[in-house]
Amino acid sequence: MAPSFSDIVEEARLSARALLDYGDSFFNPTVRLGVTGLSRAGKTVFITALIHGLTRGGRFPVFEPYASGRIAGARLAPQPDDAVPRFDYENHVRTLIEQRHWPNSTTDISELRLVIDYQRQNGADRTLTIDIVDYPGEWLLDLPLLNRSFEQWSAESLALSREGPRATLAAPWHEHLKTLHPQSRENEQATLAAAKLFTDYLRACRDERFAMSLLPPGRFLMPGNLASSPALTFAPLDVPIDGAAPDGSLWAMMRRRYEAYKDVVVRPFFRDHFARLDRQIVLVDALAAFNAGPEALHDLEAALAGILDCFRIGRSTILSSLFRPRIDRILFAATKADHLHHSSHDRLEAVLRRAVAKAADRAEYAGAAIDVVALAAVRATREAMVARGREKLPSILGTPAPGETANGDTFDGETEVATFPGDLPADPEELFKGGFRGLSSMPSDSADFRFLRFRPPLLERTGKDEPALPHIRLDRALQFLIGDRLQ
Ligand SMILES: Nc1nc2c(ncn2[C@@H]2O[C@H](COP(=O)(O)OP(=O)(O)O)[C@@H](O)[C@H]2O)c(=O)[nH]1
Ligand SMILES: [Mg+2]
Repeated sequence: MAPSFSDIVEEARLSARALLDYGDSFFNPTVRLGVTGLSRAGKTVFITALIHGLTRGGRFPVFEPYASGRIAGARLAPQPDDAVPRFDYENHVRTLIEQRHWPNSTTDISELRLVIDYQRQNGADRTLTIDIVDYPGEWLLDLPLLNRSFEQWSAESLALSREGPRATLAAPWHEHLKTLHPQSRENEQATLAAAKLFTDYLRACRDERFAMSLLPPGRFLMPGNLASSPALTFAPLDVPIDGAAPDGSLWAMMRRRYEAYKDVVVRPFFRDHFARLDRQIVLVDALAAFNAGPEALHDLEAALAGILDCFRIGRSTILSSLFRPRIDRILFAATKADHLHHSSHDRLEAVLRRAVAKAADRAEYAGAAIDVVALAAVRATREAMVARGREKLPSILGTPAPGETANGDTFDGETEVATFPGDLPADPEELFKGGFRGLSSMPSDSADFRFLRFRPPLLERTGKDEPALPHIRLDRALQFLIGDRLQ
């Protein structure tokens, strides 16, 4: 495809930006670390725990520069990008440690600068600046739209909406779609109705019972400050992929707005944020997908393929020669591993590894180095062997959040309960084939495991120091993401 005028302008902007960033990092080595994942995957908790650990003396035996004592200290510095909200670290830590609540969820991009003073392996003193950028995974999954026309996107969205559990959820939208004539005159009311029904369908797919991942356009579910603007008011139409929209038609109107979405939302995100990242961690709530069943897992795999596609964009497609994405390491992390006994952590990792490998095949991925980890940024549970009848079962102990869960269990928010989450299957394929019926099918004393939300851990204070937050494999994630930049 020949580059369009807007692609050329975009390319010029990108190279100007890259030059500026390069000048900065020449004098002041900087890593821009992207932290992404779908809503509730664990981004806020991950970043809070990471900063707390590095600035307040966490326990990170596998993070070599830290464990070997070469890191002299880490501190926060003013957030450098004027137009991006600052990550609200202080509030999140207070909520997590003092109130023992999880931080409020966020729906926008935010950023924070961390400065690490360290000693190189050859003894020289150095400083590494890390700009941590927290952005919704929903926005990342929009990038593939840059390579798709309105007609292609419509066809793909429609095909997907006819598969598996999506078909039922899409029924009201499909009914409305039948009443639309793409060739007829443009019609604001019909467009509004279509956009609303299409958004309702996306929202239903995201519900935890289905836990679908692949739901672009991302701003339909996370509109930010663009709610109800025309760029967010469109929907797929049943039109031929190579057809041409007649002037003044409904089709032309939808198409124009789809292009506006790319111009107003997707391209600026790509240019101002994504294209500037050096390292990326993608957080995945794989447990939610397991509990929703094999369809959710296949959907997750499709979303991972979409994400890997993003790292190719720019290498080959939209912005050809001048610009290369800088990301050279991507870590996929299954979060909330503290909901499983440690005997299942490797299995959780294996399932994600399998899903990422399949996705990489599908996206014909070749590029940045990829690794996979199962982690808990904040470990909310302990492990114990608990007697059940005459058996002793490996179980986890945690304090469920107060209130009533979806299946009617009530908790006071103070009492610890033991659960038996059961083991993940040794063979990841079983999960994809649907032989596994979810962790809830395991014996459980008090509660349906799927609906439990544990409170953050109670920390014991010794002396004046703020205690370290317990975690699972957060240090392994750090080692992969920035270990090599601290050699
Ligand atoms: N047990 C446990 N729960 C977590 C962890 N990380 C996140 N969560 C849960 O997942 C929810 C969403 O996390 P959050 O970081 O706000 O997700 P975000 O939307 O990606 O920023 C939190 O409110 C917690 O209930 C973790 O490490 N352990
Ligand atoms: Mg968040």
